[in-house]
Amino acid sequence: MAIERTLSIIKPDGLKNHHIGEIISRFEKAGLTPVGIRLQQLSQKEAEGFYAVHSARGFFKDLVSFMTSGPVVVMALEGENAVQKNRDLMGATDPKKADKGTIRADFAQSIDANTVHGSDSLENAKNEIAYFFRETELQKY
Ligand code: RTP
Ligand code: MG
Repeated sequence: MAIERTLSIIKPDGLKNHHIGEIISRFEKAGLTPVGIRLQQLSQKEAEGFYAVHSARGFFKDLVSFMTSGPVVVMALEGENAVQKNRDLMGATDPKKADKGTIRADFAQSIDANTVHGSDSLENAKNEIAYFFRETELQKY
């Protein structure tokens, strides 16, 4: 299977509830290696730009407000089938519907505070990684 990169964000609730380590540990155990990583407070503009695809949706304001409510961890993850593997580890958007053992089922409180973001396609992954990282901030090991 192809080696891919995908963007992961640990959302503000994941930091406030002290789940950074457990979440990254799940990624590493599944063969998803962080090749870029940074703790960052998103500005309103950065959050709006990142979620621009959802700008017409009713939940957009709440989404931007939640994503700027505290710092996040942005990561580029590398591994086999990384985009789909990350989505599988995350679980469904609504934690009430997420499969047992997924990050959202285990750590998320609500559809807003749902702990992680993950790119939903290889093309979006490339754009989302470029949104947060310069090429020189991504390492190989
Ligand atoms: P994400 O982009 O954060 O990884 O989540 P996702 O692909 O599972 O879900 P998406 O449809 O892209 O929605 C982005 C985020 O918006 C919030 N949302 N709220 N109230 C609602 O109906 C609703 N729908 C989506 C969620 O926080 C979701 O993660
Ligand atoms: Mg999405």
